[in-house]
Parts: sequence; C-alpha cells; structure tokens
Amino acid sequence: MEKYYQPEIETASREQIKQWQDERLVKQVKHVWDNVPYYRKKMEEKGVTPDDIKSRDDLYKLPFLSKDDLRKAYPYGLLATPLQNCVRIQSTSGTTGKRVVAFYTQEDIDLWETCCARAIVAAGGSNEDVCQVSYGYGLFTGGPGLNGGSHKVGCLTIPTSSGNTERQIMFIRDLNATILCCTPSYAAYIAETMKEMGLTPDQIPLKAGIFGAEAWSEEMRQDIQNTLGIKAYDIYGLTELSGPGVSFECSAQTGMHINEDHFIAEIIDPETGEVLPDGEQGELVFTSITKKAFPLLRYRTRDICVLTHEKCACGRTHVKMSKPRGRSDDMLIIRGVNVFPSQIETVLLNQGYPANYQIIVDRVNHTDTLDVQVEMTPEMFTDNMGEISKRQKDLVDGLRSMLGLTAKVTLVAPKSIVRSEGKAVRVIDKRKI
Ligand code: DLL
Repeated sequence: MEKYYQPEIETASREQIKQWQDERLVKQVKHVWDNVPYYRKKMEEKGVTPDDIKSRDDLYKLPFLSKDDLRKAYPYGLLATPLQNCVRIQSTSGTTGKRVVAFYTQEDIDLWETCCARAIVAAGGSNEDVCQVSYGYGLFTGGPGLNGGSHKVGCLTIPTSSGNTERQIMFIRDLNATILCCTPSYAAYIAETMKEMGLTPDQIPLKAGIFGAEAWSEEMRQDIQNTLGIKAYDIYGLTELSGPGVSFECSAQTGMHINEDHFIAEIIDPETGEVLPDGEQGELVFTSITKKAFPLLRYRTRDICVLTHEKCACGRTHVKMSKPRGRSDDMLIIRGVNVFPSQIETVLLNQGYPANYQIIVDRVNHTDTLDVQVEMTPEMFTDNMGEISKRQKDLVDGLRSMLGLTAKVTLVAPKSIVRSEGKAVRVIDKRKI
C-alpha cells in the first residue's frame, strides 16, 4: 500500500490544489512587490502590478527571473524579509558561474524539510528505517535537506556526508542502513566498490535509494538497482527554490511529483518565453508561493523536461515532471547538432558499459570534435586490439544513430576515469576554455 507523509495534501483534488495556488500566489506577489525592489522594478517595466494577479491563470503576466538576475542581485537583492528573520543560507556549487546564495527563515527550512520527508516516505521510508545521507553537507543543499526530511519521518539518520567510500559501506552494513541518499554517480561508485568487495545484493541491507542532483538515465537506474538490490528513486530540486524535494518520485517511478502546494511549475519555449501545453518539452519555470525569505517568481531553471497531469497509480495528484535531460546549458552544440550528455550515457549503458565516461569536446581546424572516453568493465578488459576496435566501432555506430553525428570513441582501462562523490563532471568542453 502506498504511504504518504501528508496524505491530505499529496492526494488533494485538483480543485483544491488550484485554490491553494491561487490564494498563495496572490499573497506572494504582494509580499515580493512590497519587499523586493529589484523584482518590483521588473514588474513596473512590464506594466504589471499586484492587482493584475488574481489567480494562477494570471501568472504568465509576471516577468521571468533568470540566473543572471540572481547574479546581479547578489547577495541581498532578492531577499524579501529582514535579515534578522533569516536563520540559514545555502549556496550552489557555482559550476556555471558565480555562486547563488539563498536565504531561509525557520519556516522556509521547515517546508523544505517537509518536501524531503514526502520524498522519503514515497520511497517507502518510515520511522523503522535507517537513512544514510551521503550527499555533501555544508553549503550544498543535498545533505542538509535530506537530513531534515529524514528527521521529520523519524528515520535513524546517519549523516555520513559524501566521500570515504569504505566508511560509507561499513556504516551501511554495520548499522543496517535501509535507505541511501546520494547522487546517482556516487551510488554507482558505492555499488561498484561493494561488488569488488564480493558483496551480493542480498548481503546489502539497503532497500531504497533517493538519488538526484544531476541528470541520470533510466539505464543507469537499472544498473544501480541491480547491483545494490534496491529500488532507486529520483529526486529533483535546486538551491534557488530550497534544495532537494521540489519534486520526487513515487512507487510508479515514471516521473517526479512536484510539490504544487509550494511551487507552481510551467513549461516554456526557451526561445520565445511562451507557455507550452502539457506534454510538450521545454524549459521548466518555477514560482515559489510559500517561501518567505527568498521567494522567486517565474524562475527559469534552464532544465529541459515535460510536465504531465495524467493520473498516477500511486494516488498522488500533483503534476509530474519527466527526468530532466540536463540543463539547457549542459546541452552541447556539436557541428550544429544538439547533444545531451544523457543521450550518450544511454548508448553506453545499453551496450553494457558502466556509467564511467568522459565527453571531450574541442574545435580543430574550425570543426567541432566529440571524443567519448569510455571505461571497460574488468570482464571486458583485453589487450586484443581486434576486439577493442570492434567494440569501439559498435559504440561509434550506436552514437551515430542516437545523435546523428560521428564521434570518436576511445575505450580505456577499468578504473581510469575519476569517480565522483558528488555531482559528476562528465563534459570537458575545451572550446570554452
Ligand atoms: O542539486 C539540489 C538537490 C540535491 C537535488 C540533492 C536533488 C538531490 P543545485 O546544486 O542548485 O541543487 O543544482 C540544481 O541540478 O537545476 C538540475 O539541473 C540539476 N538536478 C537536480 N536534481 C536533478 C535530477 C541541487 N533529479 C540543478 N535530475 C538543477 C536531473 C537534476 N538533474
């Protein structure tokens, strides 16, 4: 039987959800207008006042916020409550530019942790469980968010943070951890290490994993599930909106329910900004309707995905988003062709390779080059050159039919690609360096 952390909210009628969104949006717009001169100016430039926003149907009238706005307004420009009311900041890793600093009141932290608690319960967690949180703790939101959610559910929480893989495995085994929270790439690394230690899935107490913070393919999910003998659930979020738990997967494992009592989601055409209907792929835009300290309206995430209101078997009524294919700024344009690293990952895993790869893009004689370095499994490893070139050719063919582009593939020895304990760095784009 499906369990919910807050059944009355998670399975509320669509009318009820709309009513919450209408009321909360109207209040939030007023709160921002009164307290955030930066956004008020944007509204004035667009000729919109709080009186124009009577329900969520008017959302499209509001101006967008982008990462660029966050940089311009750094650090206090989007703060909507006095600093005395704030109790914490978290910050992004800054991989795509200057760090973003987000502020939280105690209530903001509470609602964030509640969202994470919903995710843990959806993954089968209860106060009987031991939840090991192997996301990084600190400025990154992964550790603190899932830690708080785990407390709320009443799990025994093991705050290992990331790194020190052998110690991770020791705790999982000695303290019978049943739920593991970390990035999918770190989960794959932990799984690989356990396999090398000769552990089989039935010797590992884990039953579920809550993995997110980076794009990962269905194939990678299968791999992790098989090696650890668990069900692997996706979780999504971003610092700007709170952190993990903006959306999470349920037992159906077919997309992530967005916590719509706190966040309104839209999909827009990234070129024109036009709102797209359900089922069309585009850029995800969020409006946070309950947060007080750092309430972003129509924030462009740059994540590309699809929304669906189709009925979910789990009984939750909140809209589902597909796995993001990665950020629009992760998308590589190679010889004019759009390429997402996750497409490359799908080809590799389908041909039996592990998710240990690196994508190197360069420009030689004015032409883009795509070099994919792929690690062989120990079973595949051979010095038979004929065998290696056949394997490489199969990968080149697979990539060509997935991407419509010829890549160079280099097979490398097991363990030669650096493992990730947090978000994996898969792409080196030398054109930008
Ligand atoms: O990664 C928050 C988080 C922590 C989510 C732990 C899930 C688990 P940021 O560091 O601000 O926050 O990065 C946010 O990561 O815009 C997406 O591009 C990407 N991302 C997050 N979750 C997923 C996911 C955290 N499940 C950015 N699938 C987002 C794909 C994801 N991409």
